[in-house]
This record gives sequence, structure tokens and C-alpha cells, in this order.
Amino acid sequence: MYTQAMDIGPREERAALRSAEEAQLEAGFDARIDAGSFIEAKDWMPAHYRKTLVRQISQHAHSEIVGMLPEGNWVTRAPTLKRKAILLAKIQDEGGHGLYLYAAAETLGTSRDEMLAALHGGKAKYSSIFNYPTLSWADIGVIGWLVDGAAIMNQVPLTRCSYAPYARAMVRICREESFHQRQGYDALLAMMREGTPAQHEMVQDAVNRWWWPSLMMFGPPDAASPNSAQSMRWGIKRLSNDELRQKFVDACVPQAQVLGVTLPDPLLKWNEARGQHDFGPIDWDEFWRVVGGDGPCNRERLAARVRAWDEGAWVREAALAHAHKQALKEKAA
Ligand code: FAQ
Repeated sequence: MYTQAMDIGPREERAALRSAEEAQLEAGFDARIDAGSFIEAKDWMPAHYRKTLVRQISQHAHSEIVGMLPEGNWVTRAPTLKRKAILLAKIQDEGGHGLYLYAAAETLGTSRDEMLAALHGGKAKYSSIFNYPTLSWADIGVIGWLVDGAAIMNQVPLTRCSYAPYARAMVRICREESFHQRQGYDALLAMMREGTPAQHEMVQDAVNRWWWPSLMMFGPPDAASPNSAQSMRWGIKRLSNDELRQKFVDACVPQAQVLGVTLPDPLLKWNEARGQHDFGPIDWDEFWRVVGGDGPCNRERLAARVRAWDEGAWVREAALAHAHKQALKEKAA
């Protein structure tokens, strides 16, 4: 009977005003994304954009620190002093990547404690790849070549991610990852060129075990990736899971030829018409099992992280006590 406006109470009116204001802010945000601008921590952003970034960046940070574990297993068994020093430096780098990434995620208003509690409680995801065991020294070379290689392929586009603190962290991380990839490839080349037949076999066995899990690192196929469309619309992801996986396969084929190893896929072949390689089907059941917590090493990895956190409690307490004392001294001065 009466006009709509007369039916609206003060609360509804405020909500309507807020949503009109938000719609305007969102339109401005979308226009900045469309223009290719970067978003800084203090800029307005939609709640879902913030949530998506915290999800992806924290998962990425967790992957870096859980990723230290399979390699850490080989520090005491590296074949030479040089290889041991390189491996130690690489593992330290991964810890550093975790720190840059936790810091980038914190700029979005989620504390590091909250993120770590989610990891330790088994709620947060981290890359499926780190739930596979490292059975021989060749696995360390293959992690560098294939796992770091896949990580770089996925992460170079993230240096242009629309969220500037993440993009900046990724610039430094990618530089270090390319050293990691080279050192792995170099270790494998040494084994393939100067090694014994048993060492050649060890490399081939490692490639056989890590090839398919490396392809899974890029995430589910585009058609089954619930987050991709929105993340690409927002310029968080610049290339899709399948596009990156394809680029990775195409890059690895000639590298495998130089090494003298066979990639374990009978369907892998050059497709002249596409100008890319065709490759065989990925076992997505295995992928989801591992992501869901039931991979070969999920329990071991989580237990190791929780143990490291508990055993490091005294360091955190000492650092806090020191900071408190310093603050009191400064106040008194
Ligand atoms: N593992 O809708 P999408 C490294 C989850 S760092 C576990 O496609 P999105 C360095 C995904 O989270 C390696 N979970 O998701 C190193 C989502 O679950 P949610 C890590 C996976 O985010 C080397 C669900 O499946 N790199 O290696 C995986 O759009 C050597 C649906 O998937 C990064 O994190 C997986 N592989 O795309 C360290 C890079 N894939 O959250 C030590 C940044 C997907 O909805 C030694 N992240 N899921 O419950 C990204 O680029 C993206 O997050 C993707 C996934 C591409 C990983």
C-alpha cells in the first residue's frame, strides 16, 4: 500500500546504506583489479578476497615448512660435504619462505598462531607432495628437479598476484627456488653421468615414484577446481591448474632426455597439432586420499611439526621474556 521506503526501519535503512556503500567499494575494487593494479594490506577488499588469500598463502606457508621434513631426513646421509652444505642451505631457505609467507598472510589480519593452530590441529591443508617418503639420496635430487621445478612453474605467475605483499614475497622465493631446482638437477646429472649402474637405477626409481605426485601438485583439473574461477577473476591465480601442469610436462620432457631418464608415462608423447605433449591420466583418487590425510606420510609429517612446535616452546617464551624486559628498560629510560 505504502511506498517501500516507509516499510524500512532504522536498522534496515543502515544495512541498506552499508550494502550500497559496499557495492560502491566493491565496484572500485573490481575496477582496480581489471586495470591490473596491486592491492595493498590497508586497501579495502571484499571479505571473500581476504579469506581466499589467507587460505592460499597459509597453505603455501605450511607447505614450505612441512616441505623441510622429507629433505631433513637426508642431511646426515648426504654423500659429500658439499652436497650436505647445499642441502642444509636449501632447507633453511624453505624455512625462510615459510616466514615470508606467514608474514604476508598476517597482513590480512590472521595471526601466525591461528594459522599454526590450524596446521597442528589437522584442519589446514599443505601440499600433497610432502606426504611421500624420501627413500634414497636420488629422491633429494628429484625433489629439487621435479618438486622445486613444479613449485617454480606455479609460483612465477604469483609474483604478479594482485595482492602486493604476497607478490613481493614470491619474487624473492622464486629466485631461491630456481637455485633449488638447479642443485637437484645437478645432483642427478652427477649420478647419471659419473655414477654406477646401481646409481642410474636409483635415479630412475626416484623419478618413477615422484613423477605423478609432482603433477598432482598443481591441484585438481580445472573442471574440478572450486576456487580457480574466482581466484583468476581476482588476479590471485594468473594461470589455471591445467595450464601450469601442461607447461611443466613440456619443460620436463627435454630435461629428462638430457638426464637420460624415462618419465613413467607410456602415453606421454608430442602432439604436433597442439604443440604440446599429451600425457596419461592422473590418479585423482590417490590425490584426494593424500589431501584428505591418508597419504603414506601424513601422520608422520604432522606429528613431526607438532613435536617441533612443542619442543620450541622455551625459545618462544625466552624471546617474549626478552622483549618484555627490553620494553620495560626503554620505558624506564
Ligand atoms: N595439495 O580449487 P583448487 C613448494 C586443495 S611449495 C594439497 O584448485 P586453489 C616449495 C586446495 O587447497 C608447494 N591440497 O585450489 C618447496 C583446495 O582446498 P580448499 C605449495 C591441494 O587454491 C619445494 C582444493 O584442493 N605451493 O613446493 C593441492 O585455487 C621443495 C581445491 O583445489 C603453493 O601452495 C595440493 N597439491 O589451487 C618446499 C603455491 N592442490 O582450500 C620444500 C600457492 C589443491 O578449498 C621442498 N598455491 N589442493 O579446502 C596455489 O597456487 C594454489 O593454492 C594451488 C591450488 C594451485 C595449490
